[in-house]
Amino acid sequence: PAVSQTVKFELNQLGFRPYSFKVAVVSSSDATEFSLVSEQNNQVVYTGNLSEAANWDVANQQVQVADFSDFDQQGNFKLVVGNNQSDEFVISDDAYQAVHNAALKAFYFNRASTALSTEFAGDYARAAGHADDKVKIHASAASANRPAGCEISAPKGWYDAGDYNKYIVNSGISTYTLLSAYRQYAAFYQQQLTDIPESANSVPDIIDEANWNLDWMRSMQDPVDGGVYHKLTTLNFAGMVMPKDATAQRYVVQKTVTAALDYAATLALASRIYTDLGEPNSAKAADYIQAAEKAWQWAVEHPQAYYQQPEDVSTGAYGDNNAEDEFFWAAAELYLTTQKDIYWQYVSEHWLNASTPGWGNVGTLGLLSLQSEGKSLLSAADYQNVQQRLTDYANQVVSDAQSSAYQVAMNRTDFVWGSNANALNKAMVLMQLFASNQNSDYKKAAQGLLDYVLGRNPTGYSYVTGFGHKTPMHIHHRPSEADGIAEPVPGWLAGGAQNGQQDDCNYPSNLPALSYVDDVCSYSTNEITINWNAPLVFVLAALNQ
Ligand code: 9MR
Repeated sequence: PAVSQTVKFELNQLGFRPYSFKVAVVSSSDATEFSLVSEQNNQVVYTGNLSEAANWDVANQQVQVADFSDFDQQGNFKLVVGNNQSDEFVISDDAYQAVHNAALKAFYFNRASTALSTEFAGDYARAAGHADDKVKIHASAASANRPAGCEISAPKGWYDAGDYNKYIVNSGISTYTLLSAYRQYAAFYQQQLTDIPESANSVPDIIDEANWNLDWMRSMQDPVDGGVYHKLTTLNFAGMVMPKDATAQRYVVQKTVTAALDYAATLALASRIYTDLGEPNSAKAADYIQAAEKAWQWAVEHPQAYYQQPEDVSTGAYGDNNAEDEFFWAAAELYLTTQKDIYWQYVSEHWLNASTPGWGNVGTLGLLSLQSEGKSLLSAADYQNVQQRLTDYANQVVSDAQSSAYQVAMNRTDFVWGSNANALNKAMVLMQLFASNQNSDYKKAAQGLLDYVLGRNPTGYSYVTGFGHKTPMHIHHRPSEADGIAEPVPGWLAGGAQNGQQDDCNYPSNLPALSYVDDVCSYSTNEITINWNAPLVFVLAALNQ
């Protein structure tokens, strides 16, 4: 039947793999059917019925859903409703290969203390910045052995985001997520080459990349008392310049309980992975677990050492006055590495419910590690307990997806700074559980969340730079802004829609899922960060399986 109105199509702009769930959203309310046409010969290859129209409150949009999951041929296609056609999209085994590699490569582009050569960075080659070999101890971090103003060396690591500072709290979850992507999908990562300087060695690239940041994290611990500095930063944010031109003095600031525990958890996991990788990594594995236990001990002795931004510092805070989840995560990781009773005792007396992971909410990372590696170590009842907590959460995500007009598990409360990472962290939990229970509802909801960030959303953006028909061009990212190249550095996920509007930009809407602007001024919706890209890498690896 003829559909007179003009309809928009919103779908994953990178397409689908042949046997995946395939859903598109159509901005219509009274259409009845859709078809799929082949780009090659314009033949109709599939027809289906659209769902009943429903309204998505976070965008106040009336939409219908086209589900063509059971169409599994490869090729290039368009969706058709009435006289309207979607952009072309692909159904291919390789649909997510390039974007996966770019999302991982993005970490390389944000490496501190190194030049990026044309060989590995192409047009985005740049001079080195931030040697970080003469970093001052800030007054807030002074100790007898390291008084204020004395210098330490803490090079390498990744720039956190669009700014050039390095923050332990955010590095913890980001590095964990890459390491856990390797843990879950090791066979896949044996085959991925992302063309980084270490690609020729025998270690998978994702481990080499994580190692760049682990080397830095390791240098952020006071070797005498075991405390960990919260961040390495300039006093104020740099201007929109290239790394080499951002030369203000850098400081390590304050030892905090959250930094110590995120450090302990991440190094404990890294220790297990380096043990498994065998020689020549065993010295590193031993060093990491010793450093992790020392940081835990400091945290136990300073349980209320929360971050308080000093008066002369104005860069990112990553402040968090609740360390229960950090204690749980660190205890779980330390137990899995050492099997010491003290850590298990802590876990068993402080169970947490699963929730969407984020930099300030890391307890679920501990549950995920126990689920992944604890089967032979935990009693059947304890293991079941872990599984149940994660499953209860995952079932809620599935039900949220099923009741949303977009069939996307994004609730009003998910539209906060970095909303796109909420989508992907949910999908990460779903996909880890899917590996053990093969529940296709989990896979469908995870695919929907990936689709959301790659185009099935009310803004119509595929939020990953360089990937999709309509992608961010003006991310809040200093190198992308300052390098004189029109296209931003590729493979970065923008933070995404949310209506806090904590900057001075103009937004097209105040509705949570529409409050996004592709403008460099919008650090609250259009910045990029390592902790948002990491679950993108994980989920793309999971859905490449
Ligand atoms: O991702 C952080 C977000 O959850 C907070 O609401 C926001 C404001 O405190 O800060 C975000 O983190 C920023 C960090 O402080 C500095 N580097 C850029 C990060 C992303 O905007």
